[in-house]
Amino acid sequence: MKDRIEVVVGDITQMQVDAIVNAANTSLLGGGGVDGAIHRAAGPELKEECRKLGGCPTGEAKITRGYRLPCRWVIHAVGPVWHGGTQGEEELLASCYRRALELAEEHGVRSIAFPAISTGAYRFPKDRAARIAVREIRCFLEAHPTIEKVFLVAFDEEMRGFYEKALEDEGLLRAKNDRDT
Ligand code: AR6
Repeated sequence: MKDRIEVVVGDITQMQVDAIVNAANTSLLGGGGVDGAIHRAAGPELKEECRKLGGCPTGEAKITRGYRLPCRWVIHAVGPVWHGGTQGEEELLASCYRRALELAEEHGVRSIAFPAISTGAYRFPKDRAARIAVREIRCFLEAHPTIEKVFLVAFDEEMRGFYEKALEDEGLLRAKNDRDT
């Protein structure tokens, strides 16, 4: 399991994987942050396909092709806006990860990269989001061998630290010399 979840720092649009996950909004028509970066890199055809999907509820995900991105698929997951934790935000975020992984598996994805959904414009606390991501991904991978590799893409060192702490707490942090190579 340690080899199947890896933290990297960088831009998710550059990832050489079968699928990347987008932190979208319910319209699926694009926005700022990672959503904007994905739409810019994929080109206008992505928005055309998204337009046909008719939006997506919070906690759910929908899949499109990747167009000019190096990945074959983009899985658009809609995370919750953080309102203090009293409105089911944690469960909605967990649901995003599960639904994205289910769609990936249904499409034969073997490698997938996630951004830290909801931790930017939607203000979800980063340490909690990292713990939820690691827990849900681990749980799914244990039951589903098709997905060989999951990358947790941190956009900065702070987020990398939260992911590494969450992995360490689950006994999933790889040895430092493995991580540096
Ligand atoms: N690669 C990887 N991670 C990134 C990138 C990138 N290129 N760019 C930003 N991040 P956000 P949300 C990180 O705001 O909180 C959009 O307008 C960023 O540092 O993109 O789910 C949508 O349309 C942060 O840790 O998504 C929605 O309206 C994480 O990605 C809304 O924002 C998520 O930040 C969704 O908000």
